[in-house]
Amino acid sequence: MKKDDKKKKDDIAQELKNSFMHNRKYSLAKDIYTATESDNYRSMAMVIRDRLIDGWILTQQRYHDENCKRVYYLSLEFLPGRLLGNNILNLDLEQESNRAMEELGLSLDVLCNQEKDPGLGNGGLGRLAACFMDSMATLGIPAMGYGIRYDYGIFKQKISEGYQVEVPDEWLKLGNPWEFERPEYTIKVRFYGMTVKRTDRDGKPYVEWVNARDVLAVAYDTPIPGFKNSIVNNLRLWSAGSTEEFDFEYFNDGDYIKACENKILSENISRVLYPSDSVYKGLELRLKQEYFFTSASIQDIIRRFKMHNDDFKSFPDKVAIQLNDTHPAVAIVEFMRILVDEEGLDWDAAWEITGRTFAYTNHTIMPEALESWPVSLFGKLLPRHMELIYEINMRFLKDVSKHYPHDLGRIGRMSLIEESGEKKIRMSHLCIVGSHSVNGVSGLHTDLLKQTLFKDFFDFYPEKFNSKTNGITPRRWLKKANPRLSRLITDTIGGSDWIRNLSELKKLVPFASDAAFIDAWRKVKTENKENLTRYIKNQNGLTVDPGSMFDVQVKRIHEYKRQMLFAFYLIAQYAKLKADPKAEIVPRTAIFAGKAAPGYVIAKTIIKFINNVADVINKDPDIKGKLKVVFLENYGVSLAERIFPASDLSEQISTAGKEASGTGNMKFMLNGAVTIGTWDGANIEIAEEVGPENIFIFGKRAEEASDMTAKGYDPKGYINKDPFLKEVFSLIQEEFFSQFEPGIFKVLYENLYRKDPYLICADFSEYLAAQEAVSGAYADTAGWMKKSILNTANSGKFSSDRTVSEYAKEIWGIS
Ligand code: NBG
Repeated sequence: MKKDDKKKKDDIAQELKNSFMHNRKYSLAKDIYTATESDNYRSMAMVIRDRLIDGWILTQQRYHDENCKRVYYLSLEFLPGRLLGNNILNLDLEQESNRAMEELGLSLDVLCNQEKDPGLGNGGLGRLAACFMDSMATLGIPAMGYGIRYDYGIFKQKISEGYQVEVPDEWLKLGNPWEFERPEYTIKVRFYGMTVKRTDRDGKPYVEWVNARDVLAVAYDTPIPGFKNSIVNNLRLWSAGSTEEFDFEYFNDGDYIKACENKILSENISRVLYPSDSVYKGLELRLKQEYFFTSASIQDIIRRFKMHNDDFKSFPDKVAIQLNDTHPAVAIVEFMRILVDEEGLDWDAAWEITGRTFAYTNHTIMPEALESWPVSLFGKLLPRHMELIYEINMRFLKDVSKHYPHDLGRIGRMSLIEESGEKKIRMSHLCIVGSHSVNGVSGLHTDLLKQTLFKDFFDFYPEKFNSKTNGITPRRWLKKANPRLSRLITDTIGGSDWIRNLSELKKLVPFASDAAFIDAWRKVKTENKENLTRYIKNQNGLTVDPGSMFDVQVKRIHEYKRQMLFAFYLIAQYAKLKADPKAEIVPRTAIFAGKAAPGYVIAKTIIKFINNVADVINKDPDIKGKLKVVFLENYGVSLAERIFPASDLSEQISTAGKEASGTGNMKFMLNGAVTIGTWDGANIEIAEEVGPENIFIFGKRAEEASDMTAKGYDPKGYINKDPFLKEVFSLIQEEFFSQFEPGIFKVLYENLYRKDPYLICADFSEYLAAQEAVSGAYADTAGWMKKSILNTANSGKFSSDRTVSEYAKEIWGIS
């Protein structure tokens, strides 16, 4: 290091120390004796926050002055992970912060771990939004995220006697040092009431929405810094409040409880995140949440637009709105309502502006995830919006019938309203009709959208459809989560440009055959595995061998993700060892983690099943530690950061055609884990990048899988054909894993034995063979390390910087 640089770093470390002492004393009124770890975390968070503010203000001022086109990312979920470490990283203050804390006798790591991980999302969809926020700031895209500031995020998962227990996540209890309340940007959102037709002075008819109930949306802003570029974007989350503290009429009547009711009901809107992933439930409060944050955001966006622009014609040149799934779909209607009812634009002009402004991302083709709100519920809550949807639909269907006269089947299928049974609004159709872009999140997923779910729409508007393969931010998922590997990479390829340009990792390819480098790579992996080994010991009291293969499946628990397939493989291995305790197998530690939706009985039973299987295997002396099974509780961003760097094998075994993309698969690859997976979602693109010799692909392809299901598939044929599979079913039926609670796995057994809706039995034999191939490959350490290195080296495509640049260029019109 040059002398000047060193002096600069010394000075900064000193400044951080001073600022820390100042904040601890004057913001928290604590000293060295009274400060808790959490106080120290908060003090350091304030130190770093202070360092974000200049960049934040300057960035926002510049966007304002330049009146540039902005992107608004509307998402009901954000899973940003802990911010202290990430912000230190993006400000390039890692060394100085570590130094400063050391000199105060503190550990930065310990402080960082004090932070509550904001769980404002369920899984991949929410985490994707957070990766995009990081990439947009890093690429200098004028962007803002909009969502809900839930008081309670996704529940905390405890495992008790093998069962999932849900505990409320009080993430705001000790305050949130990263957010700024902005009461000056409070916005009124209306619900209920009715519409009346009126005519204005010129005799022009218009519609008024009257007798509505008001709820307030209060803005909370969180700065989102780019990586080493002084750009700080904004994440604005809305919290619900009542327009009046108390209803004085009731208050005067002496009914105190009733008087508070309105306040309580209003505030309930942002109370809690719905803890289900890829499943739709038509609950009124959920629709309220969707409209609440959407309406507040659209009003805010229009307010900002009007500060500099007076003609709505230029709106699409200044604003791009990306809808993260259909959850914010009603934004399209809210925007039309404001343009037509409040701004007085005529319909065609308003509709043209709307179409050019909005873009929609679909994240699943699973039918149970597709939102369709009952007309009765929707019309009661949002009477004006219901009318507008009918109008949009009428005009749209007129267009369709011009192209396909007399094709009533097609018109019925494309309608925004589903007419069979209870009338419902198809939110995805609304999104497609009201947007200029519809994208899937991987190549296969987009193809399936075009060929199946949205085929009629693809025929009608082929130009709207495009694919944007998901990505992940290398800042959090390699630089921060895996500091050892990051150092090795930087030292080896001679620079850290990869952090901003992930394709640079390609420079590792020549080193994949270099014995010294392979050895260094193996050392890093081993150290990371030793870390996780300690964590497992602490959490589960279980000793695992860091020399064994860490075989990992971490993600939401869902039938289509097939945690049961992995569990079946483990049982088969166990049976093999029981039959021949001397059998030589490659020792494995199987690691599971993931939450199940509280109301999803099968998923919760799967967790119990895995835990019981783990218990039997781990305690069996015949196994002699050759196989261990671990379920780590409370999977989330922070736990994920510990797991990916320590993984050898990445389980990506969804039924082909069901996983839209997956992003965990990318995090494993980036950290040098090798994938065993189906030909599904982004696995396909991972295979293309890394080459067939560095990935283990098995199982039915999407088309075959859907054909089998369509033709009426019976798992029994497969069960009888495969002796291992047969054995697995026998063991479950004999209550081998449920001796103390007989009957508890009957739902799983029956479902898989009779229906097996996700084709576990059909794919089992091939999966077993693929696992054998994995074992063979792992036994050759140098060969495996080579695969591991080549996985990291070829993961450049999966940077969310690449994904976001594609959105910017091809959808948002921002260079
Ligand atoms: C999820 C998909 C994943 C995908 C993420 C992010 C929903 C509705 N979809 O496969 O299941 O990686 O979205 O695109 O949560």
